[in-house]
Amino acid sequence: MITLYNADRCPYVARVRIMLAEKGIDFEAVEIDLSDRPAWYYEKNPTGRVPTIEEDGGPPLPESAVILEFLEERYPEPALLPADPADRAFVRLLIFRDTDLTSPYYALRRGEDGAREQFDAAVGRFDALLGEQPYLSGADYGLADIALIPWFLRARDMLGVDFHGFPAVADWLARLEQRPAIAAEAGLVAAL
Ligand SMILES: N[C@@H](CCC(=O)N[C@@H](CS)C(=O)NCC(=O)O)C(=O)O
Repeated sequence: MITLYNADRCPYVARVRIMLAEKGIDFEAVEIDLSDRPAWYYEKNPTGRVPTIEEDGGPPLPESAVILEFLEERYPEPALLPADPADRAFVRLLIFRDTDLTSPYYALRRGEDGAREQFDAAVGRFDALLGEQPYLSGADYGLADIALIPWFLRARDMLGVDFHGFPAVADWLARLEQRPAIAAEAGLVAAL
């Protein structure tokens, strides 16, 4: 059994929620109040951040990108990384460089000067990529889509961003929301 230390509003935890749903993995969620974190949580994750997971009460594993890779290896079906090493490397690169999206997103959320232009430029780069391939992970849906969609959903539903000026991104979002795991996350964001 997997235990997930969770906060609904956190996009990094959203990655893990989506991954668990896609793999059909049962888990127990333990809610962490980020505005009043219990002292014991720092023993699970010294940074105090969510997500952290535990498998069968084993050692805690923090860091959403590492958790995604762990779950992919522990539960290989359905495969969510491409078969070819070069394609896998490209997926990992997109996740490694997630700040290309998240930094402009947080700047926009903080209302910084020029943030909208920076955010649009970042989304434009994803739009160009999605004009060339159907998913961020390549030919098939997978880890890069899961890792990055939480910020697209929050930008749309919490910051009021309209992606219609980015047709490939809008189409990708619509296709992803057909998936129950993503639809569930979109529902959760709508309720925040
Ligand atoms: N690099 C971490 C980032 C996780 C993160 O920043 N989580 C936020 C919530 S969305 C958090 O716990 N913030 C509390 C804090 O920074 O003290 C990951 O990918 O898991």
